[in-house]
Amino acid sequence: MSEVQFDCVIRGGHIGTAVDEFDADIAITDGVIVAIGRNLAAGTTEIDATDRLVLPGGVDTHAHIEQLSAAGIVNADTFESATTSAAFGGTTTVVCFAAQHRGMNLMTVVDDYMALARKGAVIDYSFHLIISDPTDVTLKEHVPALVGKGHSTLKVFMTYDLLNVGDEKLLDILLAARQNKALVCVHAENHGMISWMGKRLLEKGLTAPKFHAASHPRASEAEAFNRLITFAEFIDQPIMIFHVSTAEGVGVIRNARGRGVKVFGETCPQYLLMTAEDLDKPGMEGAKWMCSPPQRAEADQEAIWRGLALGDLQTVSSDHAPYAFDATGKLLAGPNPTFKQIANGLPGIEARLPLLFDAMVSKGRLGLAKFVELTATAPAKIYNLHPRKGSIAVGSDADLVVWDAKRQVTLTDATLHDRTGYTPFAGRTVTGWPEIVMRRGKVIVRDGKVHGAPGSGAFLPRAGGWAAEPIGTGPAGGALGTA
Ligand code: DUC
Ligand code: ZN
Ligand code: ZN
Repeated sequence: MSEVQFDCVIRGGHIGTAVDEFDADIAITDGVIVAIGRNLAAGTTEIDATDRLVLPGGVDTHAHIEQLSAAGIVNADTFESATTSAAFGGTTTVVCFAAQHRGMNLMTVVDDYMALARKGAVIDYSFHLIISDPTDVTLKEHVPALVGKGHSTLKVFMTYDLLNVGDEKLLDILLAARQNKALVCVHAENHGMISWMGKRLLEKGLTAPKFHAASHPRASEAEAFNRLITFAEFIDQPIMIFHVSTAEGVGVIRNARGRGVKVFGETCPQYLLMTAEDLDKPGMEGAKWMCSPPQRAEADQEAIWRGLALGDLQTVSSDHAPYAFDATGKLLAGPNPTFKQIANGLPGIEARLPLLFDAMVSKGRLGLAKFVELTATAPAKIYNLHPRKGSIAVGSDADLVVWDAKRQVTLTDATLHDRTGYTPFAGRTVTGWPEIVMRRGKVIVRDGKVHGAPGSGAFLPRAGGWAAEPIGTGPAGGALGTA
């Protein structure tokens, strides 16, 4: 072997990026990729990737971690458990939430979540700021200060009793984002339709988890998307619409993008791989599948895949929102809650990549390059983490995953490492599994064991970047000047 020149060389693998695939070695020094080529000189450590794929670490830009819900419960994971679970699944970067509830000081909220992440995170992280109390102080003082510190996405809810901000405040938030060059991410469903439907279903005694699906009418998604896009266009502020679940929703986004509105779209594995029928289980069991928006129909799955293929939607995130199936989570209101009393959310931070690898690479839907694009490169670009994250390139962080493309794993509740206690993906057999996971040049998962210390994940400060840049028409059609 030649003289040692690098900290580590991953040798003999088949590299996949969002555009190319090729056979090459990867050399790493000081946590960064320093060379990609054939027959590279030796590293102090060597990883044999013969017969293996080497892909960028996953970038999951929608995960609720150690987060306080509107109902006052903290979800089942800590930063340590959620990011360990992410690492086992091949994800090396997460963008999670700092959640302001009404009456809370946004600066304090961010400090608190930063402290939790600093203590526990095993992978690198950044935050979206949930704004549910958009006071003058929040928008005029705290948002500028926090964007200046690298927190450059604001997240807004158009539904949930205690979180939704209403139309006028939504416009305020869009304008504040524009003034501070931040992107706005939105949970977009029509609140009135959901609460109206919920009341009528309960009045009829239709309380089981499966009625959660009917209580979120599909039209509530398209309506909220249309209203939100109208607002975004009016303010000239780019937006990201989270967790698109319906064919109509994809159509609304396609239409808006077609006429030049700067709107991005995200979906999640649960909308690609599940339907509302998954909620129809005996007793309370269906609660494990409850998330918002709910899973829909097979025709929606097909429309969402097409939206991903055509570029109408750009990212597939997990929306990891883990609630245990007990009195700390899904059954907080007792053993027989109505669907209205059950926390919404599923765990998915670890299963996301294996499920999508299986669907896209092993089963061939859209292929390897699109898998890397949707799960790593595009989210890194939209949230301004690229080229440090989401790529295999000289100068990028050595966040790399060695995949065994042939290994078959049947997911069970015990397979995964989060603290939910179950996975709604149990029973699915996937082909393709992340074998070795490296974050900034350090192996953090190998041989089924975690090697990353809690707190070794780094905060990733982000400016808004190109995705957050307005088109330039000016807010309110120019009527407010440059505002
Ligand atoms: N829905 C949300 O709005 N947030 C967390 C998870 C979920 O299902
Ligand atoms: Zn949401
Ligand atoms: Zn969410």
